[in-house]
Amino acid sequence: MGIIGGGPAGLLLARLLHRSGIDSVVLERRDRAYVERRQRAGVLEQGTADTLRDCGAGERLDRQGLVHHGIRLHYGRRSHRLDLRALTGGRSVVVYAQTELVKDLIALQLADGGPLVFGARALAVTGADTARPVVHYAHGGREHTLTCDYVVGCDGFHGITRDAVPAGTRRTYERGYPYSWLGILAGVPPSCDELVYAHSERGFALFSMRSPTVSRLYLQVPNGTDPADWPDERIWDELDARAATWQPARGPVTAKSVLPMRSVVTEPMRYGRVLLAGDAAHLVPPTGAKGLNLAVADVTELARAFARLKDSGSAELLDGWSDTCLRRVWRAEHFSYSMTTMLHTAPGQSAFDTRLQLSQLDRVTSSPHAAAELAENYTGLP
Ligand code: FAS
Ligand code: PHB
Repeated sequence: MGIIGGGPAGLLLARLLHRSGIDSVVLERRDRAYVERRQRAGVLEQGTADTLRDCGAGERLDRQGLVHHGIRLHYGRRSHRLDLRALTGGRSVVVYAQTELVKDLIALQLADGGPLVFGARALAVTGADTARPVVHYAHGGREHTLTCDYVVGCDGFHGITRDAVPAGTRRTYERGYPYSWLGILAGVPPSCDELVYAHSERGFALFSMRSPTVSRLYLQVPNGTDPADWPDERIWDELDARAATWQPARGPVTAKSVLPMRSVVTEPMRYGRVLLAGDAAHLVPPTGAKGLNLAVADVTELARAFARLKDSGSAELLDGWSDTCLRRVWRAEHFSYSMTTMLHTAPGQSAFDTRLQLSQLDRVTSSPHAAAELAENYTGLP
């Protein structure tokens, strides 16, 4: 099995395949330090956490992860708690940074997994419609080839594997958003013990965390924002203004970057013996905390399909894999779109649209049915 990309999708797939006795090679273009420090997701659905535990990657997660039974919605100068556990019959989420999850999976892969080659940049995949697809890659100043039974593109939105699906076969669905997120790491304890999603006419703010001493914060900013235009003071003043009913504790900002928002789905997620998993196949705006969790779900399902093929010769799960994933992907696309448009104030937004948002927020915070729908999507549908 050739796996392109050593992010969460590629690393977890390699781990799950290894547990089923299936060999793989992971090709990662960056070096280990780069991959391990890349700031990304922070919230794991219960199913994601269970998958990591089941494959032996749960030790630090259980020691350092923060289990959250609820989230807060702030709007109209009021704060509302959604009791995720009560609304879903017992499901919660775990706050555990993607950087930590990647470190855990790399350590496991290097300890007893197959080859994980850093600095190996895949250039192209040929023979997707043959029984022996080939990955062409550059490593150590030379070009190499890797002939595989299957190739799985876990190389993210900017990867190359999608190109192995002929343009005439590939269908891409996408939507842009008129705003981005300024992501901030701050060396200060979170001011709330649960995540706070704040709607305000100045724009959205998210108060998350990485540990009891590190806050992870996000501010809605215009597309094309330069992080250098946001000195610490301005960041804290804007977070105060959007939090409205409370004042987050201030501290040194240790990292800031701008994340554009997109919804993208590539169909199908398979062509011949080349498959696409995670961000290589789909993107969601991070408001619903789905990106990483979708990647985990894709590869968990794929590992099951390959194990079934190996053990019984049946290709039934593998042949249905793309459709199975896409049903989950589109549900997450809708949830992420819904959370994003409910909470963000678009540039030039009409007063009518703002009242629609407030009506939706009132509904979600007053109707147990509407609240349960949000909670079920947020904690991950079975
Ligand atoms: P990834 O992009 O994580 O990994 C792909 C890997 O492939 C990378 O290591 C890359 O170096 C490698 N690669 C690319 N091209 C290659 C090539 N040609 N050859 C070899 N290797 C190659 N999701 C959330 O839920 N919450 C968030 O707050 C959040 N924040 C995000 C912030 C940013 C800046 C970005 C870009 C994404 C964010 N996401 C967030 C989504 C993110 O967490 C993804 O869903 C998650 O990383 C998906 O994992 P992978 O599919 O493994 O893709
Ligand atoms: C994060 O902590 O990075 C995070 C949490 C919840 C989200 C998005 C990002 O919806």
